[in-house]
Amino acid sequence: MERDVHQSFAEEFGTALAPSEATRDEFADAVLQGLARKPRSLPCRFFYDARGSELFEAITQLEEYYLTRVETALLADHGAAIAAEMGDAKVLVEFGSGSSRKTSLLLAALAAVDTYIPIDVSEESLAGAASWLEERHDGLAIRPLVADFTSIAALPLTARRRRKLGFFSGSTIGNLSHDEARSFLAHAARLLGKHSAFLVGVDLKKDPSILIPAYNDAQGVTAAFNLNLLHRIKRELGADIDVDGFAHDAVYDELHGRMEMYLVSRKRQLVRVRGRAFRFADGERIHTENSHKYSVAEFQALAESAGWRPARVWTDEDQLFSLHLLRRP
Ligand code: SAH
Ligand code: AVI
Repeated sequence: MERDVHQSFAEEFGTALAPSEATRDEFADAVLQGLARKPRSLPCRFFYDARGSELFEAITQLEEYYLTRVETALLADHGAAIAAEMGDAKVLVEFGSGSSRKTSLLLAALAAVDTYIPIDVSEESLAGAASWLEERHDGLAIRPLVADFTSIAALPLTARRRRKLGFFSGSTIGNLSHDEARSFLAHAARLLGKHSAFLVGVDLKKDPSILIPAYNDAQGVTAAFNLNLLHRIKRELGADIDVDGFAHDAVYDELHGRMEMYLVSRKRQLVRVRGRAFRFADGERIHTENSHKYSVAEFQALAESAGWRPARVWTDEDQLFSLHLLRRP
């Protein structure tokens, strides 16, 4: 399956690009820059190596992590209404597709879709998702792309001149800053083309007493997900890090309307990566993720500013999560 993913790249773009090697250098540069910065920070897209993707899937099963459960229920309950809006889309393009489990619900509702293009930085997730979907959606052409969804230049030829529906689930848009989210939405509008639509799952603003346990669960799965970034730096870059010398923390920042995750040094220590040494004070933090939360009106305004017209929105009765259907005029 891994070869198929690479082949898909090579066939479409005429290059034998090896994403793993390119990613390794990009990862090293980002880590060295991020640890040198004050305050220190690391980009959250690097959470998703094979182990990180597994841990994210475990998070989606947690009682505290309502996001996946509620979005799945919205897709199951409103599949027919979504299909009625988008009945004749032929190509489904998913950004940050992960395991594609929720996508299966959408595909079941969208009878006209014959091609699925999942885009993700995690090769392992793409390979697993493709074989899982193949068994369930007979005749569906699956064209996985290992790529950064914020910078992918073009879709495969098979998507050209065919009506497309974009899907961005899980509130992954919340992991971008507002400016990055606006740029991404405008970029997606260009990729998806005229007369396309975009279904975006967005976590809603709510009381921090619900948000904080969702990002700091009792079993410590989110802590393991966050700390895996340090394990990845050790594994892939041969770094010298005492991972047990760091702890997970998650806080709600009211001003920015976002959950923030940190790795906190539990002592004074040195971290060594590729010949560089980084001195940590006791309690010093590395900022590893933001998860922005939006009201329905805030997200609609953001989408409009990026050239999309908000067409429909579905929310659960507890107002935990929203599913937005945007149209490209
Ligand atoms: N949409 C799925 C997965 C969400 S986890 C769900 O709702 O369950 C976020 C996914 O986005 C991961 O699979 C991760 O590998 C991917 N991802 C994160 N940043 C990315 C980027 N910049 N480009 C491509 N994929 C990215
Ligand atoms: C993928 N993303 C939307 C998740 C989130 O909720 O920000 C990642 C995650 N971080 C901690 N738990 C889950």
